[in-house]
Amino acid sequence: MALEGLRAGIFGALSRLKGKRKLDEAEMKELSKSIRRALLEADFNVRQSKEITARLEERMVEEEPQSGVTLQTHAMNIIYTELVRLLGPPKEIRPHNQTILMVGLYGQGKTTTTAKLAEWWRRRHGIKVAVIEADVQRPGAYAQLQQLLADSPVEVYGEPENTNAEEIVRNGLAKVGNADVVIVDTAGRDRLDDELQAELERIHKVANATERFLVIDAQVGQAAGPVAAGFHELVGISGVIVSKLDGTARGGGALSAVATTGAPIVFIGEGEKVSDLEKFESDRFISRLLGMGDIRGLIDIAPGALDQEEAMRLTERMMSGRFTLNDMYKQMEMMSKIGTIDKIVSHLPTSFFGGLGTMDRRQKEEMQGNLERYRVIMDSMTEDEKNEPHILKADRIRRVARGSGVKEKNVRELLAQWNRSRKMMKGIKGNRKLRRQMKGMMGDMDDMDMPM
Ligand SMILES: Nc1nc2c(ncn2[C@@H]2O[C@H](COP(=O)(O)OP(=O)(O)O)[C@@H](O)[C@H]2O)c(=O)[nH]1
Ligand SMILES: [Mg+2]
Repeated sequence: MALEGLRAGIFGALSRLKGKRKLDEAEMKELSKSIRRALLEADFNVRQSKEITARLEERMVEEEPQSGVTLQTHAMNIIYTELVRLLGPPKEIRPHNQTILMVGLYGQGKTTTTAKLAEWWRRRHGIKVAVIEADVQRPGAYAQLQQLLADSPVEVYGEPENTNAEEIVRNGLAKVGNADVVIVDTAGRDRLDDELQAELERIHKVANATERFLVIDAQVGQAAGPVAAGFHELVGISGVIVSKLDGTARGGGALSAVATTGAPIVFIGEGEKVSDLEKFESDRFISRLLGMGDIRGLIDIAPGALDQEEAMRLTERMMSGRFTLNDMYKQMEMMSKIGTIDKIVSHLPTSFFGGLGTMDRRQKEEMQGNLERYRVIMDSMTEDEKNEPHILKADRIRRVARGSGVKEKNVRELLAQWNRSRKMMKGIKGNRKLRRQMKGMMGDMDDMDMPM
């Protein structure tokens, strides 16, 4: 995920609070300094970094940690809320009846993001989406967009021979404008010069877009601020998409600079593939960055493949503290439906499932192999055994092993894994802060069985 360096820096700074109940003045200054250094290294601007650490110092003194909450966690919570506040509240995007104008400088990722956004929309809302290629500067733009969407039912409109962008947009809207969402890709230049301004103004008039999204490469860092301001003056930017966050450790620059302009960040791009686009929500983004996990993000990943209700039910059960082998089984089923656990691990709390979030690729592959074997083993168990795995003693373990064609050792491994997961769930239940966070993330689950 993006901003690994910032995560490491913050963790490093906070690790020095371990076991402490209070900080003296010198220790507080030291903490503040190292957090500030981590922010600056991720390219957050100097003023914002100072503000955040000043607030941290203030709040560490003013706010008592709740009973049972360590000083380390307390500090983490403060940093979390300050970063979320800095990046601002999420923007709601209407799912239907939209014409989106994509603007930005040359090479920032407009065309790629146009394809990503079209696919995101189609999948997320199951609606008809069309794109119009109105970049008349780059000769291959239409072919590029077509290729990006080759495996997608999204309709791609373009006129590679025509050099009049405005006309292409007009024709395109007449042809594919009946789609629920139409996305218009435009040309970019090295800078926002007169020619580009004039062309965008004309396209803007014809398109009469409901949203104007600016695409900015995270590499530009702090310069994202002035760029956003310039485009805003021209077409009234309604949202910013920060692309290529995967390619820089200094993504804090673009994110924070955009935040200062008041334009909401609406999506982030984290790769070259069409699926590498994520709706930006600062609380989710920061909680993932700080390893607090994100249950809702997990549920959102594969709306098609995943039974949402089932996922919600499972989460409720996990939080209620009951965790049977059946629950673990369902969890695995869900994971295997998603296909790869690679994508979901970054959405889980760091401590989830025995530290799944910190596994390397080899370990992940191993885990995937385990999942399959576990499933076979559990198919040889009775319902009672799955509900109360404690009753599985030597003779039953032998029977299950024989029934599923594995070694007894494998059955014991499964039980050990369940035991670890169960303890983890208990840990979550006993951790008030984490529960509160989870409840916050699952805000709309009012009827959740979770006495607070
Ligand atoms: N790593 C990475 N590369 C990206 C991302 N978005 C776009 N790119 C690449 O950036 C380059 C320029 O993208 P393009 O969409 O053609 O930019 P445009 O000139 O603004 O239309 C291409 O090589 C893309 O594959 C991203 O989120 N991550
Ligand atoms: Mg382009």
